[in-house]
Amino acid sequence: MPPVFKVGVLGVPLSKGQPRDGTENGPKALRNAGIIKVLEDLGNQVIDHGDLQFETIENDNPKDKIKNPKTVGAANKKISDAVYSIVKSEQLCLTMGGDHSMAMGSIHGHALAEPNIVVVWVDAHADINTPLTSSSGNIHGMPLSFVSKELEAYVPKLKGFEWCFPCISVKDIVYIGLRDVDEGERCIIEHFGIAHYSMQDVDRMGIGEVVDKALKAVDPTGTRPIHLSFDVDALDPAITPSTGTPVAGGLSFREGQYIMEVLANTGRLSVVDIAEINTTVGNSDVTVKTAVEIVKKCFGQKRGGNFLPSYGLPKAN
Ligand code: 5AB
Ligand code: MN
Ligand code: MN
Ligand code: MN
Repeated sequence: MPPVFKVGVLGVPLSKGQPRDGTENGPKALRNAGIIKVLEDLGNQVIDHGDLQFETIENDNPKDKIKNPKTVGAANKKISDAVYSIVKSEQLCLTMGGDHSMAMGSIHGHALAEPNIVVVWVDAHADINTPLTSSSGNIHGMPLSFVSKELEAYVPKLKGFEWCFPCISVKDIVYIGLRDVDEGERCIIEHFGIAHYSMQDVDRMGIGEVVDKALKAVDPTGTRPIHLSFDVDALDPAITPSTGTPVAGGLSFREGQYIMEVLANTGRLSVVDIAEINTTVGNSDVTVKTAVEIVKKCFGQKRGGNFLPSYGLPKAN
C-alpha cells in the first residue's frame, strides 16, 4: 500500500528573485494541471492553503548589485511564516513556486519548526552566491547563502532581510544535478566541504548510488527531517524547457522520478519546494506535465504500482 500523507499545499507566486516575468504563474499552472486532485487520488489528505500574496515595494532600488531586495525580503518573510505554521501543524508541506529565492523563506520557516533538518538541493545551479560573489544580482542564485550559519560573515546585512537569521549549517546541505556553478560558489563548496553530486557523478555512478551517497553524506543515521528543494532546471531542458536558466545535459525524467521515489520512501520528507517553472518561456505544457509527474512521486506514487486501502480485490463468486 502507498504511504498516505497529510499534505499542506502553498502557492508561492514569486518572480522578483530573477529578471523575467512568468515564474509567478507557477502555482496557477500546477493547479490548472490538477495537482490537488492528483495528490488526493493517491490517498493523501490535502489541505490547500491557497497562494500567498506578495507586494511589489516601490522604489526598491538595487542595493549594490542586488535586485529587488526589499520586495524579495518581504515576500520571503511571508513564506517563512507560512511554512513554519504548516510544518508545525504536522503537514508535509508542498510549496509551489515561484522563483528559487523562495527557498530562503521556505528553509527558514522549516528550520524554525524542525531544528534538525537536512536540505537536499536538486538543481543545475548551486544557488549559494553571496550578494558579493553574485555577478547577476539575482537573489534566486543566493538563497542558501542567507540561511547558512558558516556564511554569515560573508553576507552583508541588507534592508528587508532583518528577519532572516542563519538557521542551517552548510554541512546539512547536499546537491544533486549540478552543472553550472559560478567561481565563488565553487570556492564556497570546496572551502566548507559541502556535499555535492554533479551530473558527472550521475554519469559515473548512476542515480541509484548518487542518491544513496547523498543521503548518507548529510544524514548517516537516516533519522532527520528532509527539506527537498527541487529546481525544474535540474531536469534536462528537453523535458522542462519553460524555465529561465536552462542548462543542457540535465537529469532525465527517470532520474528525476527516482530521486523523488527514494525520498518519499524515507518517510522523512517534511517540505518540498518546486521552483523555477516559467510559463512565459515557450509553451509550458511539457514542463508543467513533467513537474506534476515528478511531484507525484514525492507523495506516494510508485512506478511499480499503487493501490488504496479502500481497494477490495474482486472475488470470483
Ligand atoms: B536558479 C547564476 N549562478 O547567480 C546567478 O535557477 C544563476 O534558481 C542562478 O538555480 C540560477 O545568477 C538560479 C548565474
Ligand atoms: Mn537552477
Ligand atoms: Mn535554483
Ligand atoms: Mn532558474
